Amino acid sequence: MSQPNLVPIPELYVNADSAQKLKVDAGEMPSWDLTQRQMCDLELLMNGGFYPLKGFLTEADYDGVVNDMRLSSGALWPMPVTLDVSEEFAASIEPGTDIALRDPEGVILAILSVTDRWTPNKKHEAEKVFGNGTDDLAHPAINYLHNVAGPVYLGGPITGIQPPTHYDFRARRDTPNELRAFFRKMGWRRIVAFQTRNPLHRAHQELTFRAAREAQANLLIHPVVGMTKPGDVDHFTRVRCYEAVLDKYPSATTHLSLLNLAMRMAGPREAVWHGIIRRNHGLTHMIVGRDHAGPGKNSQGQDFYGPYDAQELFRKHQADIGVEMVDFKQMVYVQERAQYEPRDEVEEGATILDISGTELRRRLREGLEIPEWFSFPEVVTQLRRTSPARDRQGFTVFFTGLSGSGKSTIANALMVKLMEMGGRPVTLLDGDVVRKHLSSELGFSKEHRDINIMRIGYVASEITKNGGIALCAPIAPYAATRRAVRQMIEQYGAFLEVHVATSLEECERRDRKGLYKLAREGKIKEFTGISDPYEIPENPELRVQTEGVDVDYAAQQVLLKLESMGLIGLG
Ligand code: PPS
Repeated sequence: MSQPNLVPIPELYVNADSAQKLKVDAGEMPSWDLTQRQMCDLELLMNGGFYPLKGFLTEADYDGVVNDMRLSSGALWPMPVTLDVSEEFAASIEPGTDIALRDPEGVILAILSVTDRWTPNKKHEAEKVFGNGTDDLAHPAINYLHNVAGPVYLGGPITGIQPPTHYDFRARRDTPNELRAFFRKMGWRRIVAFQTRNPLHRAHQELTFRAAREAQANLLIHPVVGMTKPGDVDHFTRVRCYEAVLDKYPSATTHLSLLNLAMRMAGPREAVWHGIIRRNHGLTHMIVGRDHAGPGKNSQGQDFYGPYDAQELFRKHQADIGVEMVDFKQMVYVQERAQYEPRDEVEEGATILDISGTELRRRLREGLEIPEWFSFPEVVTQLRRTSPARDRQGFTVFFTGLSGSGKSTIANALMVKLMEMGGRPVTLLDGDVVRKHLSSELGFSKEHRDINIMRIGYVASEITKNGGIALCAPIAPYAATRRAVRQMIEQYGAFLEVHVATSLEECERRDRKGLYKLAREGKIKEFTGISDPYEIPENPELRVQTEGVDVDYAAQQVLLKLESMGLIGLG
């Protein structure tokens, strides 16, 4: 096992001439636009990363994989790799049909010759493959299975036409055969893989270095850049961090290569899967830790898998995997000796220093010190670039309330105050202004209001992502739509919902635009509060009253709230 088989692994691509011809034929076939996960899966299917799979799983293979981690050939395979599609699409595809698989730009990457079409029992899949007997949506893969993946699976062999194009870090991406060729060329015979989805700090550098030394092997840092756990540090930042750590290893012993895998966070099964994928890439050893590819806590606050489950399952199937497991030794910093040591070798009474992931995120968010014993200054610089302190991150303030409640007035006052403070660009997306420039074709039906609010949410999420402040001031009468906007924005920064709670009576009394009168006379239809609903926010971050209060005071309340959330400094 410790001698890699470095002859080329079978790929599913046809040669260039056939590809050209097939592409023309495929133009006539029904086509499926691949999701991000399917793109990742297809790439590894085609380049041999998922060998011995020859396509998306058939129903018999799927059943074997879900129940026993075996393909119908008997080969070990722990993870369903399936083409999930919508019901409508599935209904139009009879087994025996060839379909063109396209990337998001419409480029045809492969042809799938559909042999099987079936509706999976997702609950069963969730329990067997991911949830350790449970169907708990707190598991990202179970959530994906139920809420993102299509309801019907198509299976069959793949004919590869071309790989997906990547514009980022091209020189660092290697197919299994490219890596095998590299190892051959370098004369590397024993190579240990380090799988990761996190930035590397000193403890990881120490442990990988030791693992490689103990296995008398070269080291391949093989991070996943396809899809990892929602909320992880983005791969652009991570790759810059890995590059910074590379020269901390003795030269010419260590290599960095990026793996475009869509992780499922399936713990033990995922560890076995990672091992097979590494074998296909020509590796002989892999570091497997406690809680390898763990999904975090379940909805009861407990771990999905036992701490050693991944190592146990890996060990059990090691011969079939074809890669030797190297134990992941937890490394800790011992203050007295100012060095890292394996935790289980440190004597009692020694002072151990550690910074947890949560603590690290807090320090980054709040711009606090990250000590040199913990990480490399170059890594910290990269992380700080993408996680600026809270008072330099983007955020959105979303005012909601009846027409004439004072949303725009308060938002305008707030905008001026924020601009006076400076530091971040401020954009006001006022209801009326948006309707003039972004949504001029829309009316006030529920459907149109929802489209309008989702557009505002999208623009605000882009502003937030890029470090700006978005102030939104639409009526936004529906709670579900406001929630959807919140979700869209919270991936990138804070979202502050402010309910401008002026009563209908007061808005009507003010009737600043004369619209309430027209609405009462029936001359304006579907008018919020009169002939159309307004769902009062149940848990806004802030509720402001405007009756008998001046605008400046209301804006001040928002500022104080922003300060208490660490989003601005009031100096
Ligand atoms: S929504 O529900 O969030 O899409 O509405 P919004 O984009 O904020 O637009 C509200 C402004 O449009 C004017 N207007 C109406 N409002 C409510 N219902 C009906 N039928 C309607 N027709 C026109 C009104 O001036 C609102 O402005 P504000 O600033 O809220 O008073």
